[in-house]
Amino acid sequence: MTDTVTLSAFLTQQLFISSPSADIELIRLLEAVARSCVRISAGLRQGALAGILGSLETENVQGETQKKLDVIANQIMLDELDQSGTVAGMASEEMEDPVLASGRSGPYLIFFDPLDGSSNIDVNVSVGTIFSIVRAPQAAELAETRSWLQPGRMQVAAGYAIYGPSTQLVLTLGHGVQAFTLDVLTGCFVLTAPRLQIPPTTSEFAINVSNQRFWDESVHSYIQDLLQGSSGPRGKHYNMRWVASMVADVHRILTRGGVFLYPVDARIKEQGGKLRLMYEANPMSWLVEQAGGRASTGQSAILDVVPQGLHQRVPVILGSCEEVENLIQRYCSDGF
Ligand code: P6P
Repeated sequence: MTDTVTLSAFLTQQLFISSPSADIELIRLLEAVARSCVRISAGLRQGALAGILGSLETENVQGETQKKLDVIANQIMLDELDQSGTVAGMASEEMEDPVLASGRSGPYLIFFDPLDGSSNIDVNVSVGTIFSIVRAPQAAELAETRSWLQPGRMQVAAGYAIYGPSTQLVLTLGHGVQAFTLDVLTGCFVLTAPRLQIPPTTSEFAINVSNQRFWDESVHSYIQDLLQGSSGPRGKHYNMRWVASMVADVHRILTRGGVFLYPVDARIKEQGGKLRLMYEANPMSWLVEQAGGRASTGQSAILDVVPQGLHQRVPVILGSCEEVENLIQRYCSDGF
């Protein structure tokens, strides 16, 4: 490729040209995230050959059986991020409590899901790493986890790596969404999409239909209308995709449009939803909004949710505006 722009070159441009808020510490932090993703990608590619597939006897804080690679990926993230000297603390889906920097404490907090969709690893389907970065509170407040809990609108950077046929890093600093592809020959991420945009309309939806009997009426009527296709109220055929890896489903939507739904339903009403706010819904929602889409709980924009807990779960409806708005209208008319 001519005129290749590496991640580091892009971030430096952002520092000096279009994003004064992207200071050198943030650039170093994002470079540490990128190094982590390169190492995780290498581990995934070795897979069975490295004896790192399969599950452990342990469960994470979510009560989910941990894969060997969940733990390996989590440790890679902790090591790289801590060594960068740019974070005051780190919080992970795989850890009950956050951890503070062991050495130099930097100006940022990072929340991450080190290996999202890990149930797909053993069947060789795309998985990913999701991260969300906010400014750290004052040092005196760091010991109180509640000081970490900022609404998604406070993010200064967010993104994911998707470990698919190619490894890509997709991120936003608040000036659109950029995608970088890992050049395995150099070990560098190279800019391959300078501005991902979600079309306002789509004919593709993503939901786990096996939960249909638990859905509330708004979701049920919305999906029924889609399934009626050209002869139904939406007047067109809809296709369905469900990878059961949020990173893969969201990446498809950022690339060609679509709508993704993980609503709260009778089965998970107590937990408030399935997907976690701080390190899944918030980063993905900011990316979607920055790409011209919409992200809602059904009642409010996800980025406006005031977090109540580090592992809080929320309903997630995101993607092409027309579809998200169609479902929100149903929630409104159903009196939610
Ligand atoms: P289900 C993966 O475990 C995850 O957190 C997301 O990546 C994914 O979208 C969702 O859960 C899949 O959930 O209930 O379809 O297995």
